[in-house]
Amino acid sequence: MSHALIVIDVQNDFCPGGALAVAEGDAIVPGINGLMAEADAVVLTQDWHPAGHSSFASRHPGAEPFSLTEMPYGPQVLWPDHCIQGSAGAGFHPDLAVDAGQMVVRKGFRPAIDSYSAFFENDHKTPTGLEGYLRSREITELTMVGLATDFCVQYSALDAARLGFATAVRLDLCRAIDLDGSLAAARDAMRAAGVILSEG
Ligand code: VGL
Ligand code: ZN
Repeated sequence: MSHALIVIDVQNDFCPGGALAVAEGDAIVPGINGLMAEADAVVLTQDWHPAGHSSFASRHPGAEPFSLTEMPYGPQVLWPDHCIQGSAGAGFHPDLAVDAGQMVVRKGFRPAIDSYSAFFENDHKTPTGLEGYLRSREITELTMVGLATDFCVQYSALDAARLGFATAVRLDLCRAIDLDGSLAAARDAMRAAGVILSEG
């Protein structure tokens, strides 16, 4: 039984000063680094959008950032431009121990579809390849940490549980965007899906 630490989107744009800053997003970095040595595998995910990505409000005339739109694959929050491929904002937080990462999964690179989850894009069908990587390494247990609790962490944890991985989320090593109660809803949904939530 092997265990992977999945570090979700600990990138400059999600930290204070970034384009889609999550409050205290940088505060979790030391704790995440401290967990890496305990894991059999360390996977980092990186939100990685082309300029003009369809999830950016700037691509939707008249739409405000953080408003909701309908995409062919379902409802989609429109975001400020963020994590543009190759930009400083898309880089990992400078204090994150990226050298301990064994695999980096990039997501959100298709212009017409967003990808919150580390496993599937927002159509819930298009795979990122992470499932195959974990299965071929015989990893059955996952601990998730990172940004943001109510979007990419939640979507990743729900997919992981649905795929049959024993999944835990360290809420103390995550931070949330929290749009209209989305943090409380995310906690409830993860718990209902059998994800183990802990504070340390
Ligand atoms: C995320 C919004 C847009 C996240 C990524 O990492 O939670 N949220 N892109
Ligand atoms: Zn994004």
